[in-house]
Amino acid sequence: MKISLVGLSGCGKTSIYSTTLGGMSPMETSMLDPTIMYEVKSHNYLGLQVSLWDFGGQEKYRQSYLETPKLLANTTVLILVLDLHHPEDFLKANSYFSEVYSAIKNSGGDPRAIIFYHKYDTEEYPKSQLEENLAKARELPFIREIDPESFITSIYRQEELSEVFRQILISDFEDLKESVAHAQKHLMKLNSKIIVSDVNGNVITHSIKGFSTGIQLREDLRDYILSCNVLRENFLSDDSASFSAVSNKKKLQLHIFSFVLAVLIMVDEGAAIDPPEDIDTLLKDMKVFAELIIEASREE
Ligand SMILES: Nc1nc2c(ncn2[C@@H]2O[C@H](COP(=O)(O)OP(=O)(O)O)[C@@H](O)[C@H]2O)c(=O)[nH]1
Ligand SMILES: [Mg+2]
Repeated sequence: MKISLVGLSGCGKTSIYSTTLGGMSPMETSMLDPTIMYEVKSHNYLGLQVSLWDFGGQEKYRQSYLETPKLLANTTVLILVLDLHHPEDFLKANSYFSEVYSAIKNSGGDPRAIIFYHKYDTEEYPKSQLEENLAKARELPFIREIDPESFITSIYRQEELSEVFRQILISDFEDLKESVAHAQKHLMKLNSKIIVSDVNGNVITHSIKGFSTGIQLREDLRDYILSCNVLRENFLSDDSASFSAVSNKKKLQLHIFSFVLAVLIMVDEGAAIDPPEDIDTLLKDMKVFAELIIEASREE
């Protein structure tokens, strides 16, 4: 899967990548340098190889990659990023989106186009103006013409932004999408705090309010999963294994399924315990989910 991020200089492309998949905090993005030409980041999500192409938006680079069709070709998902804080640049962005889209089409590609109405936040920006800009953006000629899927995004609304990314990442896999939706519904009914991620610590779904700051799991839990996964392979010698960490205050259980999926179950002291059969059902579902992931990645 190749995701191309496209938009004018400063619209937030690198920040979007860095906060969702790169583990950076929104504040840290103010230090980002302008991207030179383009940058490719590879990411393993659910065993699927995802390459994310961040195309530098400065005028001087744009012409060169528009003239090198192979750089943009094979884009599966084209994310067009529009900066809602700069309405004076809307028309310029509109032409640029149109140029990139045509370049891909002309080289035989047929990407799924998605627009991010980005910086939808009031960090140093008035709310009233923001709504006005959003309405104006929706009327841009190129957007009217191709009518792409759209999301309203902000790096300061991480949970939503990560959710948008998760949806995009699994969108090619119908079966997986259903399983995730099913798991999500199930999780919400349980009292335990549950996180489902891949073995690299990319969160797929969870039941903890306000927990995730991105797609990447917090570092200590990620390290724990990675270490347990090594033990599973080298010491326990099986595709699936369970681990538990217990103190007087908390209980943490980790289940790894089919060397790809990790399910973390956390119970705090004094919290209501879920009926074991409900946890069993969840784990059975997750086992099937892991098998689906393996199948999907074979088809890739
Ligand atoms: N208010 C706000 N600022 C953002 C957002 N995303 C990025 N920025 C800021 O916009 C500036 C340019 O971001 P950058 O990712 O380098 O843009 P790029 O040139 O498209 O890669 C940085 O100062 C970011 O902190 C957002 O959602 N809201
Ligand atoms: Mg950049």
